[in-house]
Amino acid sequence: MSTPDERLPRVAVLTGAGISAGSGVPTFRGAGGLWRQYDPQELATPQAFARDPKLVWEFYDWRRQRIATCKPNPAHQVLVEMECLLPDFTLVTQNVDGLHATAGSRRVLLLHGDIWTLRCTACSFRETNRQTPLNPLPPRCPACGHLLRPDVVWFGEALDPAVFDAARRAFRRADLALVIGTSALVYPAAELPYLTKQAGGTILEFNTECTPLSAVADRLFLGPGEETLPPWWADFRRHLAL
Ligand code: BV8
Ligand code: ZN
Repeated sequence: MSTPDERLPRVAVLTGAGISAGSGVPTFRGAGGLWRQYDPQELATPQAFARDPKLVWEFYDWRRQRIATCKPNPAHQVLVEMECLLPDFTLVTQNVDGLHATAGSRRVLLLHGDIWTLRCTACSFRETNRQTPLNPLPPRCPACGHLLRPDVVWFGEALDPAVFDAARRAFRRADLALVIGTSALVYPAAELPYLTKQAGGTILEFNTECTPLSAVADRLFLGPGEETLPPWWADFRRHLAL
């Protein structure tokens, strides 16, 4: 008689901006771009911040104000239930919107940081707040007076090695990888599901379009994640007798 843990699959999940699209959070590369005439990739860089910290902060403050009105959707809720019922479950997100935590996910690996946390560019000061709008812009450190920056990973910046190593370990040992709402273009995050495949696991992709990952995914559930994930999870739970 196997113990429950052995019977249940080890699951790793990677989410991207698409899982929050159903909540009204604009995606990074979706239609209509994200903000004014700017390509977010041009603003989410240390160079842009050095050149024009006020403009970059207007971009992040605008996103904070947008996200503040958004609620988690059924796709976020499925991942909360999976965390409760599966003993070996790891949620990894590229999103900085905080919606997984708001939905009730307790352990989330934030690969690209958190838009609600500000950190000082010169000292160890950091603060998480839901203040919108921020005033003044750009915000300055109350401890040393230097500029504060969003605690996110910009293009050209390294991910936190401890966070990324934990994510790699989870995908390497996973029997099942769910990849939800990501264009699978941004590295090193995009490499994670391939680790599951290389180790003999299964990849299920949930997206409204094909991505470079679709060629190696075992199945692509085409459609909005908030519509495709709940029925899949209902079937999977029944199959696992959970
Ligand atoms: C690094 C935080 C090295 C900020 C983000 C060439 C030139 C320069 C750099 C590179 C290069 N080639 C490779 C690189 C490296 C670069 C990279 O990968 N660039 C890509 C674009 C080519 N990566 C980096 O720079 C990383 N760092 O490599 O450092 C290093 C090492 C050591 C020491 C020093 C340096 C850092 C990457 C992190 C960048 N920061 N975000 C912020 O958010 O403001 S990444 C940004 O893109 C967002 O976080 C987002 O999460 C991420 C990925 O995008 P997605 O989440 O996939 O969102 P997207 O809009 O693209 O797609 C949405 C998807 O959802 C679509 O597929 C759509 O079809 C789908 N969808 C829509 N609606 C729904 C849906 N799906 C389901 N349901 C729906 N309803
Ligand atoms: Zn400071």
